[in-house]
Amino acid sequence: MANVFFSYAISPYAAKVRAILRHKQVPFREEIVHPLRRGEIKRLSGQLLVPIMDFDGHVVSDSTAIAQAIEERFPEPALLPADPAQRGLVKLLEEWADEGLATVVQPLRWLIPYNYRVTHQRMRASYPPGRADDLTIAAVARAVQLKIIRKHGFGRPAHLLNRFAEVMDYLEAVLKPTGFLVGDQPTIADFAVYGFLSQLEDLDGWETLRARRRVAKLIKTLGGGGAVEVPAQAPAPAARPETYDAHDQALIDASRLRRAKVQ
Ligand SMILES: N[C@@H](CCC(=O)N[C@@H](CS)C(=O)NCC(=O)O)C(=O)O
Repeated sequence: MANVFFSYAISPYAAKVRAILRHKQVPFREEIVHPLRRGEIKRLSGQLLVPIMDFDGHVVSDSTAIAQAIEERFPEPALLPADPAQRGLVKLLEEWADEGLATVVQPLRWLIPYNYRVTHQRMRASYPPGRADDLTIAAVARAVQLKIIRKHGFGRPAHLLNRFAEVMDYLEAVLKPTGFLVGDQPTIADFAVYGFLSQLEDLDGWETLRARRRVAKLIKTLGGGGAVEVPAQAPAPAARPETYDAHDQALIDASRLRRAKVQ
């Protein structure tokens, strides 16, 4: 079988591509790349970023180009609408998710101490055990954190959570009653949003997401009905940004309580 998907376990862009491959039932093999051993990525694609996809010798890098290439090779079910205006909107929203949503979600994952610890653990768990990798993956996680600080500045947790809650409100308002961003079927834009938001599972901010009913449903639907429970009666989103602190602190507490029960 010849479709090989090179990923990181915790990459939002890889999560976007992985979900598209599964949704279209494309046969593929996944290789989790070690961040310090990217020789094959460089050799295959001429650059160092993940994800890349090798379609039987034809290599594509960048999740947007990969999504387009999957669409061309595996057209059903279609993830781009036929209508040019709708298709344009999907492309714009995909771009917003990949670049704009990233500026909100990446600091949330890497700068809130609890989220950092869990994200680091998830990265570590995607490689075999061993003392050497305990150290290298810890160093890589710190390097990612520094990169995020250099790129986005250092945000306080409350500020990051407030900003996230605000963006989740916009997204909730934009999602159609069908549950998707454009039209009545999932599109590449929905998968790009999924790629980022799915990385927040059980982190601080997750309850904020789950409180937005359509957002929660989107993540559940595109993740194949995974772990997300959609509350029957989602709490109403906070009306004014000033109320986000108390609102989100309550949600964080609820989420911690839930985790404590699970452990
Ligand atoms: N625009 C690219 C972004 C890919 C990207 O930034 N990948 C990150 C992982 S999430 C990466 O490989 N980072 C390694 C590095 O920066 O050296 C896409 O959509 O695939």
